Amino acid sequence: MFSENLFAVICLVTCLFVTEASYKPAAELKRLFKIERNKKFIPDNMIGLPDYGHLKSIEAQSATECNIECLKTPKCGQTNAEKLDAKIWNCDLFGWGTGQTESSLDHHHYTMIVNFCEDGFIHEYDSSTYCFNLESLVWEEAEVKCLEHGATLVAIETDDEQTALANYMSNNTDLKNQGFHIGLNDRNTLEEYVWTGSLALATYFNWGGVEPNDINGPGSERCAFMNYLGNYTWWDITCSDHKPAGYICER
Ligand SMILES: [Ca+2]
Ligand SMILES: [Ca+2]
Repeated sequence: MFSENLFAVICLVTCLFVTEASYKPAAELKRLFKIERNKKFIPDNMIGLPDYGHLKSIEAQSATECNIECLKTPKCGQTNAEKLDAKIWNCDLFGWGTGQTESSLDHHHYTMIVNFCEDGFIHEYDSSTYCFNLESLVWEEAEVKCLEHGATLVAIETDDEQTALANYMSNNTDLKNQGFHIGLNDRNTLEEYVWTGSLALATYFNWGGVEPNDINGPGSERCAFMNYLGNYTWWDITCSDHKPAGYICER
């Protein structure tokens, strides 16, 4: 993760580069896109959310033209521009995935800048930033909201991470008596729990009491939330359940 200073230095060098070719970048573009130079975006973790992976490939005359195309394309939040020759760039448009990046000498990966956690409670732990949103959505709507901010629903992978989140919630009067959607689900294969955005099976769990219990029969509850009633343990619920007061994004 870049520090702001490092990003400023990189931007000094690379934002100039964006101005090459015949396209004058609109002031808008500099405000909206940050560049991660020499990074290639690979949307390999968009399980069940096809609109948030690769959208289309076009030819462009510059990386800037590629970003303009992204602005015109619904759901586009990221681009990957590769210079093929003096005039032609290959331009790939992506949604708001949190896919992996890969080093490469001739790729320019851009991400639209969005304000993270404008209406929520922000908390940092280890190398992650969490946003607690008090908006009552169903699980999938919450996941889309996180993706739109370059995040996913939270993946709680260790006891330390669970404790850090529970401590933060219990000390916040607005959060301590609420339940929140988390990224754990077995939507693809029954009883094979994964964190959204990951193919790997989850290995750490903090289920409460009899949970997960699929209370209305096998497969009836395939999404998880963190419930203050069980001391911030996890409960399975139907994915269309509005019961949790909000959701937690992590990036
Ligand atoms: Ca995590
Ligand atoms: Ca349950």
